[in-house]
Amino acid sequence: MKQFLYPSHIGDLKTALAEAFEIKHDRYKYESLGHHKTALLIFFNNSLRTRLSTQKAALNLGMNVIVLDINQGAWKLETERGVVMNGDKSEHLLEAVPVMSNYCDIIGVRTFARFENRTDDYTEQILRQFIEHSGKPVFSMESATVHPLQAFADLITIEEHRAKNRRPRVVMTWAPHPKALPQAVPNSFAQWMLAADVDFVYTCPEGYELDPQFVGDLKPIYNQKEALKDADFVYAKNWSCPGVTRPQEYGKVLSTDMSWMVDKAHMDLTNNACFMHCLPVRRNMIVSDDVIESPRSLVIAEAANREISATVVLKRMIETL
Ligand code: AN0
Ligand code: CP
Repeated sequence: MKQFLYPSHIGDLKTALAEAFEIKHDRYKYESLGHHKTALLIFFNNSLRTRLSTQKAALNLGMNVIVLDINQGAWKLETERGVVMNGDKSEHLLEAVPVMSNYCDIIGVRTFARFENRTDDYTEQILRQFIEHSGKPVFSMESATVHPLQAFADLITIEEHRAKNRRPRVVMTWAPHPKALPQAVPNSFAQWMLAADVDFVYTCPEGYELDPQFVGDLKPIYNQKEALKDADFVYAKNWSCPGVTRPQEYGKVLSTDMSWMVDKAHMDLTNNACFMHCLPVRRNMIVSDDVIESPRSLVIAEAANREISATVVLKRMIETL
């Protein structure tokens, strides 16, 4: 596997899930595979889970790991070609990427949407430069439009908790948040769920419709309570305006309607659903204390499965070096 952004990059999801459970059962099964191979994990943005779980995954495979926080100790990087670099940025990505690639075999990049230019974000401008100029396999650790390691971990978690005798109904709901957040998590979750063996719908206020690149022709259900009916899994997430139906408002907060927060009354509408969120989560904005603390909450299990999804992805990448 040379790049990892979309479910298509990992191929058949049943096979990927089987590999995930094999690794979960014995996470050191491939501990010699990564001997003398180095993973470089580059962070342009903050992280707790991705940082730790991806390092752990690399260690499971016997790899060496280097972690770089671009904004803490490295030179500030210019990412636009053609600019006169007379500002605060000392180095261009076009030199930095080939330099960094000398020191590693596989590169992971975290680079959030910047909300300055929708086209730049939706063409994955930064991640693409790593893919084009590093000559190494590159995986997204949440980039401008996708968070595939999270979606894969969420799929593993759903597979572990679903009733085996029927397709689960998975409902992703928008929930309020004070700041503008990326669409990467909902884009990937929707894309992976639509590729998986589940029934998937999503619900959001008007203006928050996701890009057809990720949801095809699936339209949201605007009535949240209606959407939650019979849900087996409720996946909460805030995202900012994707700019599909309202291009001028791309990356903006359109609603702070607290009636969308997932609380017990919302969960009572479901089929005794499990609650999911990728974390970090703002309590009593996105979800009430009692729901996130309930025995039906899977948030810690999802985070634990990040080690497993990252181990599968790094393994696949080592195998094609
Ligand atoms: C990020 C987001 O919503 O994309 C990371 C989630 C994994 N969340 C925040 O910035 C709070
Ligand atoms: N869920 C997730 O990716 O968390 P971090 O931002 O802490 O890595």
